[in-house]
Amino acid sequence: MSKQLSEISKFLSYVLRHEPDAIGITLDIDGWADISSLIAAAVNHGKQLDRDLIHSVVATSDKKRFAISEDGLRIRAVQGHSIESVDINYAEKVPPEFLYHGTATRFLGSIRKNGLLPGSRQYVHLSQDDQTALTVGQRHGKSVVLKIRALLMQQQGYIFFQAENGVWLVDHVPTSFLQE
Ligand code: HQG
Repeated sequence: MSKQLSEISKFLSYVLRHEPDAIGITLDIDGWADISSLIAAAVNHGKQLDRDLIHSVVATSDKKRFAISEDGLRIRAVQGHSIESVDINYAEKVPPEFLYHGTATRFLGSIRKNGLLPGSRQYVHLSQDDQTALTVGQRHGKSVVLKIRALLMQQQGYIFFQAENGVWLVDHVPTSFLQE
């Protein structure tokens, strides 16, 4: 992905997950934004954006972060939201025996005490494989991967969801299900 597309991807992540208000757009309860309004608002805030750029970002996003509606009129982030007004109806799914969470070593003390918490996001994000998790952790510092007994959690009543791009979501992971 080129530098320009990567910057647009970050911009889209910001407005579609966290701060649509920053450019004066609204997201519906399913997280969708009208693409024409998004482009107009972005341009209004000095951000170069058009349909081709949006489609290029969506097509080349390594993690498939965004989806475009079937009618082609709307776009949303498929996971990672902090904004409370969005409540995506994720597919509830039985997880594999283990899922992985990449974090930074500096958070381990707190995680060992409190389990995994969603922080500012709506859910704790878990990866299907440890390599992806390692990369997620690197965003925060020296990366460490925690192995989660996901199936056991689910069998004990915890609800797991999977976003369109494969990322797993859960409200909280208590310490008893963590394995390093
Ligand atoms: C940590 C990216 C202290 C947690 C990724 C993480 C993901 C705790 C940080 C998605 C804690 C939150 C989300 C506790 C958890 N005490 N720290 N009890 N519990 N933490 O960015 O999971 O590239 O909000 O380990 O790929 O890193 O943006 O969450 O380090 O799918 O598309 O608190 O974002 O996707 O950080 O990442 P984040 P995350 P994108």
